[in-house]
Amino acid sequence: MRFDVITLFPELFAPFLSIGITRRAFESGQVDVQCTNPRDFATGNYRRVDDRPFGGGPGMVMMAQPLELALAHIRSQRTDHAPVVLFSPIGKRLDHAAVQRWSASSGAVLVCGRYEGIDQRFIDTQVHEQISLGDFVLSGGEVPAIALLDAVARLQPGVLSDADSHHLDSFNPSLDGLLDCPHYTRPEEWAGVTVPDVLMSGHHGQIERWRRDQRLKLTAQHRPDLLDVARAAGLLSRQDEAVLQAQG
Ligand code: 9WO
Repeated sequence: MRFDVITLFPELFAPFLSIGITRRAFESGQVDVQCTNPRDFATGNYRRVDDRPFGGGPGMVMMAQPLELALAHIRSQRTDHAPVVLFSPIGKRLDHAAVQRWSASSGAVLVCGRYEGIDQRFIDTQVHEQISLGDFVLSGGEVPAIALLDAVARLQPGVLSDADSHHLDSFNPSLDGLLDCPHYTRPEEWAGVTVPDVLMSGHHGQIERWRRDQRLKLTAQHRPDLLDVARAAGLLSRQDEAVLQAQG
């Protein structure tokens, strides 16, 4: 798949593409990421990509024309009709199901805004979809773009270890069903706190039940909305319900 990124700061992307478990996916081109800088398509001595907002007010607005030329350049390199995505709090919240869809797609053109925003005419005529990471404002769309690329890359075949690859299964409730259980590693006692006995017991059946109980309790406590979804999807057993009942 190929993701084109329209950004005034392409140098932000290289470090993320060259580290960690996702590096191989990016470096092999399994997830091909190409950055295009609208400044390269700006005209005039000053190569301006922003201007003052009509109607007045603070800050600057990204001009439509350099963005449109950057997009046309990308379209000339792609043979598909890849959707154009803008990262903005207006958009639909990104979740695991959407990441799974993107990870099985042929890619997209990711537009990263800067300044106060983008000329609305570019959004109205060129953007197919807006994606939000949450109800907060950043200084640019680059961090959300990197978040999406990271989430998509780790779902590519061969990126996760065998032990973790159940995350690839869209029916596995590991993320969209319940929250993850707590993890512990050496030493057995740290800062006066010991690891739960069951994890040291070697009883794999008991360990699995304890982890399931922890996930149920954590989800009930922190994300009761996810618990309702899991229940409606038929992902909770009678034993799960009994554990939740006992907990109150
Ligand atoms: C900012 C904004 C704030 C309130 C309502 C709508 C909004 N749209 C944008 C916007 O598109 N801003 C551009 C991208 C330019 C300024 C920096 N940008 C941005 C994207 N800030 N915050 C985001 C963002 C993207 C996804 N999820 C959370 C925040």
